[in-house]
Amino acid sequence: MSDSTTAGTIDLLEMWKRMVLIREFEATVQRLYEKGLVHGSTHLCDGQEAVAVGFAAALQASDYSTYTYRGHGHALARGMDPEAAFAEILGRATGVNHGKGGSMHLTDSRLGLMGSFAIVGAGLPVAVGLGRAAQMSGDNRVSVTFFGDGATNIGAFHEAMNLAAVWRAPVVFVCENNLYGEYSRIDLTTPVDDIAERASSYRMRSIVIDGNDVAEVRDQATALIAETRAGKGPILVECKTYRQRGHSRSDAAKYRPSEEVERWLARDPIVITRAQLLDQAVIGADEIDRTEAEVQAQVRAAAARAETAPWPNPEAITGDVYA
Ligand SMILES: Cc1ncc(C[n+]2csc(CCOP(=O)(O)OP(=O)(O)O)c2C)c(N)n1
Ligand SMILES: [Mg+2]
Repeated sequence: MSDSTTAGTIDLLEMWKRMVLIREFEATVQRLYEKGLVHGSTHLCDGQEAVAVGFAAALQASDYSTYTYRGHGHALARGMDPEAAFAEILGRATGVNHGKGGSMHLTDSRLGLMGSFAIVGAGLPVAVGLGRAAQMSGDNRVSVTFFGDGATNIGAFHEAMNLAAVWRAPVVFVCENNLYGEYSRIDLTTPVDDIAERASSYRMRSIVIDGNDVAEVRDQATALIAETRAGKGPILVECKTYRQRGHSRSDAAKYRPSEEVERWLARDPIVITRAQLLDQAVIGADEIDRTEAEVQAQVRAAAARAETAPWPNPEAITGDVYA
């Protein structure tokens, strides 16, 4: 674990607050889903918040990111307004994409949030295109793409890695290895111990990091993004982490051994960060509890406002369509 108070402009306390915000957001989405207010399914990121928040702390505002259906945390970590995100998930006109995208498509190009993709692997070639565009225009942006361990068995992963390597494009490939692709454990589908090994086929740099320690994620991401921005070429970063809930809302995740679940719950990124904050005397126990309750109340208030937001006008259906 790294010393959390040194690198980066976003300090440990701020990162902890963002993770608490994301966790409460997901708990609220679960409640809204149970009330029948979320159409389709939804994929929560509980347990994986440190990857989103640590990388967001290392990115510049103009950098690009693409992510997946498990992408609420990535959008919130880079500053998406929780109320507009809830409204989107509820299909309301005030949603960040006017209610047309839903849970799997939280996008805001003004924040560099270039799309969450429901097709496994689909965000990677787009991220390479964004990185290539940045490279050709010389605007110094970096493109970061987040995807799961399962996505690394998809052709688009290999095509994207190959082209990024050939072009030396400023792309950071971030695999959130949570040990499962839907209901299958990684060893049933993937013949390598570390996903990072796959970079060698493309002579690409790679690294394995602890995806549940937000300070480590931020510090490693800050250094690796700086190198990529400086022209060192793409890199594959494997973040070891764990999905605390089932794949989607219909999955009770009974296929996981209970010792495994317990081991990873003990390594909950929010719990780890809270201990670091208390250890380093950044904040006292009472204040941390008060702050947590405040952030949670703000999230719940945002959801309540979104629940009363208007539905889109039926005429709006042909708007925002590229034709
Ligand atoms: C091309 C494609 N194949 C299959 C699916 C169905 N599917 C949705 S999520 C998923 C598992 C992906 O696992 P992983 O990449 O590890 O991401 P995680 O869900 O663990 O975050 C699958 C197979 C899909 N959406 N797209
Ligand atoms: Mg996975």
